[in-house]
Amino acid sequence: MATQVHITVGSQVWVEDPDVAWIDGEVIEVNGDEIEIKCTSGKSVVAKVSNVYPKDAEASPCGVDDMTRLAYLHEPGVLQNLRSRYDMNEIYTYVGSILIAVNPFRRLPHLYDKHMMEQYKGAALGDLNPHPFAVADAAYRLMMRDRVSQAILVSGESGAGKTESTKMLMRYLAYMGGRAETEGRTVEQQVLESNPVLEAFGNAKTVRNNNSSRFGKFVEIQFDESGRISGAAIRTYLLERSRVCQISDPERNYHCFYMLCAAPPEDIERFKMGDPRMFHYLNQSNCFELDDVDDSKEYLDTRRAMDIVGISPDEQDAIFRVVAAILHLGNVEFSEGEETDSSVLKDEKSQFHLKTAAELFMCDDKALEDSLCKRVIVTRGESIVKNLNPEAAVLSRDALAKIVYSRLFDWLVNKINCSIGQDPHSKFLIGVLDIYGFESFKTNSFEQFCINLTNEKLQQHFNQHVFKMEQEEYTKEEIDWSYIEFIDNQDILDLIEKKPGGIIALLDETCMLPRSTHETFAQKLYQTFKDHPRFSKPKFSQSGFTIHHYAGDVTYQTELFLDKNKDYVVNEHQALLNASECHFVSSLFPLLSEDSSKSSKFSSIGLRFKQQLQTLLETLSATEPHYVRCVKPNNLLKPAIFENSNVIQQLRCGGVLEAIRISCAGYPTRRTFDEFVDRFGVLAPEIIKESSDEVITSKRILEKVDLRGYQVSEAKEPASKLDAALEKSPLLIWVMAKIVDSIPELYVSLQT
Ligand code: AOV
Ligand code: MG
Repeated sequence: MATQVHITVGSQVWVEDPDVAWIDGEVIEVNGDEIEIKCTSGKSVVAKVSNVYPKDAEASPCGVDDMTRLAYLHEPGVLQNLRSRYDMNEIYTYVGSILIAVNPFRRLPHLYDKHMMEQYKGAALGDLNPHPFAVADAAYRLMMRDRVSQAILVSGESGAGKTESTKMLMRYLAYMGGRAETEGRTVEQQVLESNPVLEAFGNAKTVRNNNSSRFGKFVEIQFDESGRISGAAIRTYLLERSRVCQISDPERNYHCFYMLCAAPPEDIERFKMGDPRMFHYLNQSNCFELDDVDDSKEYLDTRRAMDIVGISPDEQDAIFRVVAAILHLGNVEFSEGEETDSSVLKDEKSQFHLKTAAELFMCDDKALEDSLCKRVIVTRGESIVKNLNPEAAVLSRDALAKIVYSRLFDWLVNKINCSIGQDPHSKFLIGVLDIYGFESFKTNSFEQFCINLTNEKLQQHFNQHVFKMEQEEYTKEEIDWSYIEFIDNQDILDLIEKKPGGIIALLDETCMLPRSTHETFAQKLYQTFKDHPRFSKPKFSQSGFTIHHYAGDVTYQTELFLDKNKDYVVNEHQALLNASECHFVSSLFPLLSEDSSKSSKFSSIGLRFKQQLQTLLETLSATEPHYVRCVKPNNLLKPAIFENSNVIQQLRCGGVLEAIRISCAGYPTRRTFDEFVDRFGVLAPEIIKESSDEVITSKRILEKVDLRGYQVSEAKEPASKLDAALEKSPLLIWVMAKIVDSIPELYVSLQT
């Protein structure tokens, strides 16, 4: 993004700094393309001209609420602006129509109350402070005006505030599309109450977020002709299953487990619960309680929310019985049996937990034990019973726990969708997407791979959209503009999902071959992609691979890729739970047709995920998108701490800097005529005196200072469709190419 700047001694500039990303200072010497800067921190540094950005000395200490209005649209300017706003609790800022939300890590209730919603209703985007309500309002009004579906895409890294922002957007849409004063369970109420239900079963404390969503979510709110909510559909993506059986300190398992442990005494007794510390699936970590969260209250709240979304008390009991059964199942341990490579229940305690689990599942305890310790293998029409050794029995136990939990979660989503109801006559909808952001950890497995694929897809969608909008705007303003270079990540998408030959296809092939291992998978990748510019083999690894994602390099460990990609239910587990006397449990495991029950049949999670994403993107491409980019200002999850480098990295990953880059490649600075005259009139006071017409005055100032590379908009219409919809006054935007950099007088006037 480096631009040629006009730097003289005395100029205020930004220069890169290893600690705080960017630091400001004053130029004290210019020596060819090297300059010396005295930084405000006191130290002096020497830097290349191309690494230095001009600082807008006139910038308001409060910042601007739309960053496209910054005199200089560059990284340090953007950062400084967000930071000074954050310091004043102004957590929302626009970049054009993109809303940036910096997590305050403190409750700001006044920002979201009913009164606030009333204010935003019908206000033009930009008239009030930036806010998710304003984005939702714009989406709603565009939908009503153009009769076109809308989508609001919320993204950001874990803990950045996506789920909170999504809830705000949904609340506003429910407010706009709701039926005031209606009694009982309204559609909009059900839509809102689906959040606590899904959070209870799909969220958990992680190191990054005490309430981390472990699934992706797309909520489609349907509207009728008159703009009232008439139905809704919730789609979820890839719940993290491994968490059910495996957690590491100081994380927690899914919230519902702890809630149940804190249920009222009669429920504790009914569900045979106890202290969370006694359950293996929970006590692998030392964290049982959360600050500011009362699990017993959460239990009651969840039950109440379940009432509202239409889950009957009987169904609720069955659900919690299954949750309890999973915990007891986790406490079943095995030891070597008499025959070699066989296993038996380890001790009385294990027998007790097995019996309890069977009671709760309402299935036969002997059958449960067999399904954990034995496998039936069918060869040439003959079936042989094979014993499992204790390690294999533990894996079998965990597989059962995971499949039950994931079926339970899917059941919840489906139930909520049925009970809210879909409106078959709905003409248009507003979709809200709350999905995991880009992830790069020390060890990255199949989940990160899928998550990052999602982000590549959304990034492509975002780039195309920003690019298109930019171009539309130029066309509207009758500005000549040809944009040639445009970074596209199609090559990464091909690498991952091309059929045949992409990584997912190779993974599926490997999964279907007998005797293949993660090593053979890795070798296949190395061979196939050795010359792919987006792929590399890490130096010291025999089974890892690195993808050069748009947001940075991520190295994936293939160890569990094969396992995690295979979606199958062990036949014994299927048969066991299908035979449960509890209708709810058996309905989670419906009988399979002869064909699909063959154990060799493999279904690929990767492939299904890819198809789900495809469908999502097709839905999105039929909508007018709006973007909310959430930013996490620090990793301590504490208020009032703003870490520059951290934030820059997120703006990069979220494509915010890319969007800025795209707009910088054209005419980055836009001024209305009166703004221009206000600011640059000093360059030609005599012209101001002569004419009161701002258009004429602006043009004459430009002629006088002999500026090049600018264009004056001749359009008489509002700049964009959005502005028009929001009844903004005609903007008569003034478009200039890097204006302040190209004329010394202007530059100097900005510095003084
Ligand atoms: P996420 O959805 O982006 O993470 P959340 O929306 O759960 O993140 O936000 C994390 C936490 O930050 C919340 O639990 C709140 O404590 C706080 N927070 C976020 N936004 C606000 C706000 N506007 N006002 C007050 N507090 C806020 V993840 O689901 O982990 O990717 O997977
Ligand atoms: Mg979330």
